[in-house]
Amino acid sequence: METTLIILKPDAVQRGLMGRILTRFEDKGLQVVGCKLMQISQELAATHYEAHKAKPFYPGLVKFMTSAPVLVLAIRGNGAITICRNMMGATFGSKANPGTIRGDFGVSNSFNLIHGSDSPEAAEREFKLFFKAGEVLTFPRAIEGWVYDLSGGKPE
Ligand code: 3AN
Repeated sequence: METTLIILKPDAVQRGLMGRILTRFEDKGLQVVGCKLMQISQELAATHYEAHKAKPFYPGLVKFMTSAPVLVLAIRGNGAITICRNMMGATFGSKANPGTIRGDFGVSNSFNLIHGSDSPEAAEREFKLFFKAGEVLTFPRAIEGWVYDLSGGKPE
């Protein structure tokens, strides 16, 4: 099982899209194992986006991400990182395919509603930044055996 870090960005929170986006992940069969409404500090944004520090869009990105609260989620499932990235769609709404979160809910070339870890290494790093020990839970789901075929001893 893989756990990915998702951030519903300030535009998603302000536009009242949290529930509809979260529902997509739940409908897919993924498990929400962590959830936190928070305002990202300058320091946290700088650390999270340090790979983009030299990019022209970096100042605007940090300003946007710190401008209003975000909803940070931990989402678990088999292959959750790739599944969530595919559900998010291309970086900006203007380019993202219909059927994806960015494709269905956004048109902007700056505001793009959602962040998702792009690799297991990124997820591990991002969890340390956004969640404290004990804030991401492990708990059984009553429906697990209908979401996955567990007859072989592992979820398929
Ligand atoms: P993604 O979130 O699709 O993985 P990346 O990794 O290319 O996108 O970029 C990280 C973040 O930087 C994006 N989520 C987006 O918010 C921002 N970003 C990327 N390119 C631009 C751009 N040209 N203008 C404004 N923001 C950008």
